[in-house]
Amino acid sequence: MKTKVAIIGGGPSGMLLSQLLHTRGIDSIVLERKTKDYVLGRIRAGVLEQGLVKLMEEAGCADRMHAEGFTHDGALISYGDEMFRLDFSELTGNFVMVYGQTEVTRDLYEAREKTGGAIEFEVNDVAIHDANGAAPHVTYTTQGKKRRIDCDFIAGCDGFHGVSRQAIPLEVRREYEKVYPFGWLGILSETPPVNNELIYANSERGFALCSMRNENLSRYYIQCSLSDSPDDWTDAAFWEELKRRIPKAQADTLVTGPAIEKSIAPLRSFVTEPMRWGRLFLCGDAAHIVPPTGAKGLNTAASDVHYLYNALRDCYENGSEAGIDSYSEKALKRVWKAERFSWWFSSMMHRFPDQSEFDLKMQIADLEFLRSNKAAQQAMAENYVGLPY
Ligand code: RFL
Ligand code: PHB
Repeated sequence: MKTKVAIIGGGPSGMLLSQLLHTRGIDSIVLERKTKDYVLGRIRAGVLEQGLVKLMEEAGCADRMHAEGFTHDGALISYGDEMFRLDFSELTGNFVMVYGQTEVTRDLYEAREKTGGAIEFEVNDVAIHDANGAAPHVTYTTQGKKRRIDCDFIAGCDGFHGVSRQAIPLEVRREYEKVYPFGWLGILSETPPVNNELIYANSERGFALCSMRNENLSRYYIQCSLSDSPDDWTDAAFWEELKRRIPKAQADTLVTGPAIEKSIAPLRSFVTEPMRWGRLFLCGDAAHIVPPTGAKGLNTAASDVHYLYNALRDCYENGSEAGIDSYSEKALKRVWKAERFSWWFSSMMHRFPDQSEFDLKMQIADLEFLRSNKAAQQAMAENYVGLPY
């Protein structure tokens, strides 16, 4: 087979890139290791920046998001029984969209299927060849048969555990990593959200987050030990612990119910450099991971897609390789800012096993400064709603 862009990974990065390229008549083939049902069963991000909303519009996939998503122009931060609000619209003139990653991915699959997009599911043994040479190609197996795709470019959109990053030789690649000594236990429940805006809670028992998908679908997280498994937590134990970590007024009105999904995610900061090697480009979680506290993972994946899509467009439409040559540098500049914000917000909100009394005082001072200082609030809000592309 032959295509212009071989895309490895059918998560949100790969599907968004494929659909955007399609709008400019640039063909691609998406290779996905799992089934479509599996990809659409993963519960992940819930907060979208304007940049991603605009890309979904450009991809022609934004109708359901505008009809069913919720714009949020603020969020709450609590510590103990104290709570304050960050007013995004007043501080930045901007807002975020609450619409699940699962729905974003579903909308992208629907659009690709409607327009005859080539997606291969359940592929195995994906391997990248000659990415730094004149004849890049990808091989894989499907239903026991070996296949080959010859292409102009390869987009590695295969997430943190994919193969694309490993195709960049070790002498070229540099990795930066920080692993956090705790995880997030998340549940989805068919209950009304405890509040109409998100609540990020720092408590002496650890972090908690009250989020949502719609009026009757809530998403809650609590910081947990890395040795915990979801089965260790009954629904009742989860609700009890959540109530102890959020302010009393909210705990008293929290509506509980059975968890329809329960999972634990480890927290990690990770960046690989460069994000381009010859004709291979890394996008999204394949190149970088942030702890979810700042809601930046999917949004940073989207900014990579923006830079790559425009670079490829410029190449095919104007014969210019300038965008391709500057892709890694441009993407990484924004990635590192998202890393800094996610690390800072995570550090301020969680309990760390080795935290000293001094460290705890610093956390509270940081929170009180944020609560009382407009410039600090503005910096936080600008990062949260999304830095410009
Ligand atoms: P994905 O979503 O991991 O998709 C990669 C796809 O590649 C496939 N794959 C392969 N395919 C072929 N061959 C191979 N060898 C392959 N290896 C892997 C996989 O099956 C998969 O389908 O990466 P992508 O597209 O870059 O998207 C990144 C986002 O998924 C991620 O950054 C966010 O979910 C992170 N995140 C959040 N981001 C936000 O912007 N806002 C949020 O509110 C937010 N909340 C979260 C989150 C992530 C979480 N978890 C579970 C890590 C909350 C949580 C709990
Ligand atoms: C979510 O709703 O899943 C969510 C929201 C905000 C975050 C992380 C996750 O920071």
